[in-house]
Formats: sequence, C-alpha cells, structure tokens
Amino acid sequence: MKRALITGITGQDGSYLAEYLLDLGYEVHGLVRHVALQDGRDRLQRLTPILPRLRLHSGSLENAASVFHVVQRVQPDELYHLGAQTFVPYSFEDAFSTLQTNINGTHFVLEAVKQAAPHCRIYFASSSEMFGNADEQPQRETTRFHPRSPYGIAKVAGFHLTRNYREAYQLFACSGIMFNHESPRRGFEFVTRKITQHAARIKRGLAKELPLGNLDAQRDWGFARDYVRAMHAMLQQSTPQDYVVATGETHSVREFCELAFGHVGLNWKDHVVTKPELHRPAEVFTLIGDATRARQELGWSPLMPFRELVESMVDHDLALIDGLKPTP
Ligand code: GDR
Repeated sequence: MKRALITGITGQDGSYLAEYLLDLGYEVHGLVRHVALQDGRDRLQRLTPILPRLRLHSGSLENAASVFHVVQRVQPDELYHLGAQTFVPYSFEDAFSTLQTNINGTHFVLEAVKQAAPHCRIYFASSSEMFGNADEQPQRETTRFHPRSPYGIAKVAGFHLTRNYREAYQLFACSGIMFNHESPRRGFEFVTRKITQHAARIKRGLAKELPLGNLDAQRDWGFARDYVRAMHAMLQQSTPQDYVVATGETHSVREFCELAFGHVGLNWKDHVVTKPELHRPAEVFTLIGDATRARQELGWSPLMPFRELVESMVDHDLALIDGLKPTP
C-alpha cells in the first residue's frame, strides 16, 4: 500500500485529493495545524466523511522542525505540498507573512524530504498567478513569469526551489502550474464562490447586492476534482517534470455573474455593484492555459464543462440555504 502525505489537506484541493487517493487504496496522512485538530468541526469540515480513514499529524509549515518530524515519522512515498496562504488580495495586505510562510513552507518541505525521506516523490502546487502579466496567450510551461502579487512572487520562488531540489539533489519533484479551479468546496472569499453564494442568497431574499471588484478580469476556470487527478498522475511518471493544468477556455468575471444569476432567473446587472476597494493594486487581466503537455504525457483532460461548474456551485449554495445539504 502506498503512503501519501498531504499539506493543506483541510482545503478544497486537499480534501478532493485525499478522497481520490483513498479510493486508489493509499494510506493518506495529513499535516494540519494544532488548532485545526482542536476545532475539528469547523476547520476539518471538508474532511468529515473521510476523517476516520485519515491519519492527521499536528505541525506547522512555519516550523521547519515540525515538518521534518512529520516527514520522518510518516516516511511517505508521495508528498503533496498544497498548504499555503492562497488568497491573492491578502498577499498585498500582508506581503511579509505571505512571502515568509509560502516560500519557507515549501523550502522546509523540500529539505525535510531530502534529509528524511529522499525516495519520496513531491508535488508542489504552483500557480498560473506566476504568469501574471503574461506576454503570450495561452500560457504554457515555457511562458515567461511576470507575477503581479506577493502571492505570485512566492509561487515563483517555490517553483524554482522545487526545480532546484530536482536538479541539485535528484529528488523526484514536480510543480503543477494549476490555473484557477473551483467547486462547491471553494472558500467564500474567492470570486466564483462569492458570486454563487450571493446569487443563491439574493434568490432566497437574504441579500440584495453583490459587491465586486474588476468584472473584466478573465480566468481559465476548471473543476477542482478534475485537477487533483493531474497532481497524482505527475508523480506516476518515469521522470519528474512541470505541467500546466488548465481547461484552455477563458471567461470574464462578468460572464460568470451572467451565468450564475441567470441560472436562478435573475439579471446580474440588477444586483452587482463594483467597489473600487475590491480592485487589486496590480491586476492579472487575462489567463488561459495550454495543457497540451499534461494531455499528451499524463493522459489528463478536464471533464466538467464551464457552465455545469457554475450551475452546480449555485445549486449547491441554494441547497445549503434551504438546509438540504451540509457544508461541503
Ligand atoms: P485568483 O482568484 O486571484 O485568480 O487566484 P480570485 O477568485 O480571488 O480572483 C479572480 C479574479 O476575480 C477578480 N475579482 C474578484 N476577486 C475576489 N476574490 N473578490 C472580488 O470581489 C472580486 N471582484 C473581481 C479578481 O480581481 C481576479 O482577477 C486563485 C487562487 O486560488 C490562487 O491561490 C490560485 O493560485 C489561482 O487562483 C490559480
């Protein structure tokens, strides 16, 4: 039986990945902060159905010794490093802690594997935010990085650290350059979930307005459950490589609103208000990924179409309000 260790297991991607690996017969371990273990009902809610099948270890990505001890104790065959501060606007508000946590966290994980479990294969959750103000469309593995936020800068550092551990110490370490991926488990601060939750609340008469920032921003939005299959596939290859994971379609925030509100018979224009304070100091205007390498080498392709993704998120948020579904 293969053993996997996941950092960020409590998040959207961590929970889908844990389910996927359990289904494949893995023994799944997670590194979680001590507070999450103390306050399990809230912080472990995405893991509730699979909790009895997981082995969780208390540790912090801000503490090299705790990362080292967990890696040493678990001796994983595969480590998926997903844990980070992932909300781009917050990285402008507190750039120092975002850079510190995200860069050091990745460095601690790589060093722990090098010292305590060098046979272990590593996946690093890299991001399309590294392309930022990209000078080609679509973006592929060879596109130049031009990050536009402290978050994106930290991901570039993590990407290069991962590559360097691969080249310098022969670790099997890969980065997945993941474009935006969403689901009913997405945090409410991200634009997709913010829109679907508000569309549902407005439909049920619980709210009137949805405040948003830049409606013209365009993103390549896929379904998170599809993306965790690519993470796993990268670690099953004969040689480690970095891969873009994306749908190859781009849509604007405005278009997302149109579909989400339209699905519940509302006109988004009656409810969306733009607020200058929700615009970012430096915006990433258009992202669209070319996942040809992932398609050809990993046999990966996304299954969920865009419209279905939006509608399923709205339906889920309606069901939450109506008390028909537990929080995902
Ligand atoms: P992003 O996701 O920054 O692309 O990073 P987010 O959903 O936050 O923003 C997408 C786009 O929507 C615009 N926008 C708003 N965004 C938020 N959050 N709230 C608003 O009110 C709003 N109005 C407009 C933004 O300006 C932006 O252009 C996500 C994260 O998951 C990262 O961790 C990950 O690496 C990348 O996707 C790939």
